[in-house]
Amino acid sequence: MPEVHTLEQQVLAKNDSLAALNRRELSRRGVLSLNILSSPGAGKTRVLERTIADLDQSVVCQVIEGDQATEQDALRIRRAGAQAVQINTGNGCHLEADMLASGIKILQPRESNILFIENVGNLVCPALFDLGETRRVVILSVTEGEDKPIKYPYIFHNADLLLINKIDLLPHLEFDLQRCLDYVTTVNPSLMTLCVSAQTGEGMDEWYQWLQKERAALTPSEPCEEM
Ligand SMILES: Nc1nc2c(ncn2[C@@H]2O[C@H](COP(=O)(O)OP(=O)(O)OP(=O)(O)O)[C@@H](O)[C@H]2O)c(=O)[nH]1
Ligand SMILES: [Mg+2]
Repeated sequence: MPEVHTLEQQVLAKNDSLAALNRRELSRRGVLSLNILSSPGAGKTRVLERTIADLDQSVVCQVIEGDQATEQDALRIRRAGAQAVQINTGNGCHLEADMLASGIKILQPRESNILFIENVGNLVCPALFDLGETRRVVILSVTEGEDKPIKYPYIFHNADLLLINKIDLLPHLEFDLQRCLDYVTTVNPSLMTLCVSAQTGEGMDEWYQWLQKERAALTPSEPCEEM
């Protein structure tokens, strides 16, 4: 058992050092990179599709798509009008920092771009692996139940923004929004939370304002060069 523990620590340590290189590279380029985390089907790709369409070329968005299999989400993103790279993790349940490095090599993001990283749908493992992103965004949809923040606290504890998605469905569900917000506060009292519907567009303007604010806060430290 101690040997297994040591191996896990080595894997995480190696990942962390690669993540630090990614973070330095993305910062050098002045790129806002967002690790998008949620359970399967919470609406990660739908949020990105709508964001790309609504920003309408005012910001260059690029997407790294993580799924165990298929290129479906990358195809959706390209149809929405952005460059996308699909990474298939096979039996892996999360993206790791070396996968982000491969995506950066292909996409070559430049100053003021937003690089979205859609992680594999999972509320557990992706929380353990730093990719080197600027910010972590968790999406929780109202169809999942309001107790997820206290049942999977780690991912909420380490997030910078929470989007509560699919609020158009609230009239049809027993989801207790206030109780969910209370649970979020219990786990991470400073977590900024926005209620949105990627389907109807409700609440999405606040998300775009958050993106612009985070983007404005970045400045590249050196001229952009290919990695
Ligand atoms: N009613 C409603 N449906 C939504 C909303 N957002 C996403 N959906 C639907 O939810 C389903 C799953 O959305 P996706 O965007 O594929 O979810 P995902 O998180 O990317 O899923 P994985 O990549 O498989 O983890 C799709 O049928 C979407 O159209 C929303 O705000 N309201
Ligand atoms: Mg998806």
